Amino acid sequence: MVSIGTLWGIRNLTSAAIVIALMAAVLMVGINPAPALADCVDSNTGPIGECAEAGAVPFSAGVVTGEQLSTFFAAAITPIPQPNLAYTTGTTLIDISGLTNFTLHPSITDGTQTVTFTTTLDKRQVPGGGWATWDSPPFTEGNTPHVLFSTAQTQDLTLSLPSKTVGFELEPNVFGIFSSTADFYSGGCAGTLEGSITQLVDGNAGARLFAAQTQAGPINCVKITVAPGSSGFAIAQVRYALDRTPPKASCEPGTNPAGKNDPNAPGKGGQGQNQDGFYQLFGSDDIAVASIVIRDSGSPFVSLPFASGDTVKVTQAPGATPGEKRPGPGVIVSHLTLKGDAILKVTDTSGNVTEVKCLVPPPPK
Ligand SMILES: [Ca+2]
Repeated sequence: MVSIGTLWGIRNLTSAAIVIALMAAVLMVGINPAPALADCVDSNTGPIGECAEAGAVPFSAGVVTGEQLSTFFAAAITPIPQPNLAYTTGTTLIDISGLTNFTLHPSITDGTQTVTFTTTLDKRQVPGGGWATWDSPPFTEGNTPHVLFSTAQTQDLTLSLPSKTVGFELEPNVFGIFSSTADFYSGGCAGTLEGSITQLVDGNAGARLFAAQTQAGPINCVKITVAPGSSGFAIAQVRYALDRTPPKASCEPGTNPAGKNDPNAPGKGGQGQNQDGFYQLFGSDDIAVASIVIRDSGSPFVSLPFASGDTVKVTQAPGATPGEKRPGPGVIVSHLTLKGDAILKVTDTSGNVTEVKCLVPPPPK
């Protein structure tokens, strides 16, 4: 995590330098000294170019070895650099080992989550099932994975269930170094870009993990882009984790309209938590809160949304028409009139709901 923080810092301070470094590295691939057979490259799916027909020995386009350059644009995601135990035990693998090699698939599923691709992907396996190389732990989960081969340079992965963590391993087809990017979106592929991971990945046994946990909206689209010249790429070990942790919700005795603390009604006690009806509303979540509202246990009324920390006044009046008046007096955001009890309802970005009562007694007769 320290290294990620450092990388973020570097990005913030010298993002232009990193972009230039990336472009230079990509350019190096492009200006690789001409091989003996200029129209031929080696790849995970076999020689590509004229040498394939001639039966000549292909060359490797790789020019960079060793340390891979990674950049993270990550205001709202936490990148996961390697498939460690916390990652593999905290996520669910979509197992593709049952798919026949050299068959095309528009999507994969584990019966819960379905991941749909822009175009059909070709099932292969390392090393003898139509894909030659991968990498080994700690960079990847294993070195003989079942993979899905995309001949396109870009591919959208659309998830049927928005998730807090999404990840996969990726390797370019041609034996060379290619800038590869995964953009993580919430709200669909035309929704909000929550963050990106870019790595220089070697097609010759240099597969890398592209995985992230969101700190904002749940991820339901990942756009993959691999630099031109890679003749496609393969992905493996597609994993996800749903947000199943409900949000926290609480009603605390709030301030009166003048902003003073916790007024007490005459003859307080007994019937409600807070006789005066002044409440401060709190909602939080491990990922993100989608909405905070008050609903009426005695009618269908639901308030407009609140922010965590807002102060409200609740009046319970069984004969009244439920509603709210905004703003309320002083610091009060809303004065709510309800037939029944006030129910604080907090919903997270994955749809998990927590409700708590903010009890007040009916006014004295
Ligand atoms: Ca949650």
